[in-house]
Amino acid sequence: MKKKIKKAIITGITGQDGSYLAQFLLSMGYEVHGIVRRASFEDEQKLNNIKNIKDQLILHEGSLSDHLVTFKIFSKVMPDECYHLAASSFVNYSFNNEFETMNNNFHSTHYLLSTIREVKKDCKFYFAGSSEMFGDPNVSPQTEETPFNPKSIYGISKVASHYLVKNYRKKENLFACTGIMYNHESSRRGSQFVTKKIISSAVKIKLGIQDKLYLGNLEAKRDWGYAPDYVKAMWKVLQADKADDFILATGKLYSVREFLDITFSYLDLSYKDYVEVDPKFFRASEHNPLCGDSSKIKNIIGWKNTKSLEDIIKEMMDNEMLKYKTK
Ligand code: G4F
Repeated sequence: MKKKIKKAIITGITGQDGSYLAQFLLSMGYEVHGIVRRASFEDEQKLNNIKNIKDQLILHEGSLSDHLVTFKIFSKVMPDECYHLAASSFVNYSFNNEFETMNNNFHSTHYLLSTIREVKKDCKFYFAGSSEMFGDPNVSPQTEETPFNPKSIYGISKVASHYLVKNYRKKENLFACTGIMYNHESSRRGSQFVTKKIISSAVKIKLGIQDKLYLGNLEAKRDWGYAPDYVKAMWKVLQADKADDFILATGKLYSVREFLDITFSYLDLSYKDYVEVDPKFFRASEHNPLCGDSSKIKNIIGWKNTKSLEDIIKEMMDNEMLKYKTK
């Protein structure tokens, strides 16, 4: 008998995680669908992360702020799995754009869950949660049992969405899960995030194209993992026997200063000669560093990180250098 091809829908397919996930699911033999906003559809630059696999994907144009859009796409595709990765994801932006962040992040999750309930109840659902849900926790590292204490609208939007996921799992019996993801990086990271900003500036400084790099709080610490590892975890979470929520983290903290040191040393430079602090990049609120304990996913699902921060930086750096070599 012919094996049924699994169908997956990814929101945020053009982003770092969405594009790696699409690649991974294609390699697993899935039929991969993506929901893409009109603005991105018409802009080649925004489709850059998926340019090499675009011919193998089925892209649907539409906004996640329109319930009818999700309803129509799901009715047509009848997916087996849905990965909801689209979000307003820049934490700093959320301080000045409260309503847009909340509306985008919360309503899209609600529309998708209610669509699944109405159209395809056995479609499994992965929600991209965030360490920002813990905000300012009183324990370190955090586990799935640590109380949420979000300190940004972004974090609040993720906590609220997570409770929707839990509610649909319990009350509606959906296979719906949240992955509480700590920072995860790669060469596809958006340029506004600190790791990519540092890497691309360091390379420009090395090549003599840029003189200085202006940053905010150099003492801020993050638990930085490798994006392709986190994408595999998303898939594994939906293949588990039981729907549940899991922390995805490395359990190791590094400061922005340490990140700078590793990056510039790799180029035989000292960051101290080039980096200046600009108060405009400081956060409205910054709290205890967030560090995750991913024992639960390791024990139940058998997932683990594959790369150290040094290796992630090296890969990001090599990719950035390549851009200039091929010009
Ligand atoms: O790279 P960031 O902007 O990432 P942030 O805020 O931790 O958020 C990322 O990770 C979250 C957890 O996984 C996600 F939920 C979220 O969607 C996103 O993916 O900032 C990292 C740290 C912060 O402490 C910030 O204060 O870097 C510090 N920083 C210092 N100077 C800077 C800068 N951040 C940015 N973006 N730009 C700076 O110049």
